[in-house]
Amino acid sequence: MTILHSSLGPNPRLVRMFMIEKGLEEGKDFQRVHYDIISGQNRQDADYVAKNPLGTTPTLELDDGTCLTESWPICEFIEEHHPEPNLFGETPVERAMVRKWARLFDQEVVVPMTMGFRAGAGRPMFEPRMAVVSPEAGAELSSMADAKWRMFDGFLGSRNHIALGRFTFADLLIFAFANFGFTVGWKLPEGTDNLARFVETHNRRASAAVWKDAE
Ligand SMILES: N[C@@H](CCC(=O)N[C@@H](CS)C(=O)NCC(=O)O)C(=O)O
Repeated sequence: MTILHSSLGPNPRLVRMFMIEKGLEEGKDFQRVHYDIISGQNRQDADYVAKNPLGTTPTLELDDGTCLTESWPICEFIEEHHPEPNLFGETPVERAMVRKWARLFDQEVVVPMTMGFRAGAGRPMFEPRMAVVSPEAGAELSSMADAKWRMFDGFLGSRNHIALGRFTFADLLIFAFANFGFTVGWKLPEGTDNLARFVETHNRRASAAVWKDAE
């Protein structure tokens, strides 16, 4: 059976949300193996590092032993095998739109937000395991990320779907990283009422439950 190697954090939870959106069930369609990333189990377990040399989560291990890493490509792989409901676009233009918004959000928000977190509140956990920028640079990255959250608030406007007129992977990505922020004490920047409404709306999805389990 397919195995999802998972943990706390936005990336495995993004994939878990995606699987729920696809109607895939833990225990029936895949097994989940949990790693304690706080203690660094993901980087110390030699069997896991053999599956994913970066030691990060998630990894999707297929029946033939192939290990897929990086949450976005894992979601695209799942979409190819489980096309319904469609979350990456039905046509080339739709797919380009979904990927455009996901790419923009990944680069403009996810990168500075996560780098800022690792250099700030996350420093004790991350400093021993990867290069982390100075606390000052981290604070700048966090405020750059907040500025980009505001930019996305403007892009969203009165809509609750960023890419198409329906829920897609791009929405899932935005929702996952807002929730990641909430789990580490971050708040939506002032004046992002559209994002607040977006989060509240998607919080009603069954897949949002992954943010409520303590793991
Ligand atoms: N680019 C990767 C990021 C993976 C990642 O950073 N995962 C985090 C959990 S959200 C992790 O493994 N953190 C613990 C560590 O780096 O030791 C993806 O898209 O999956």
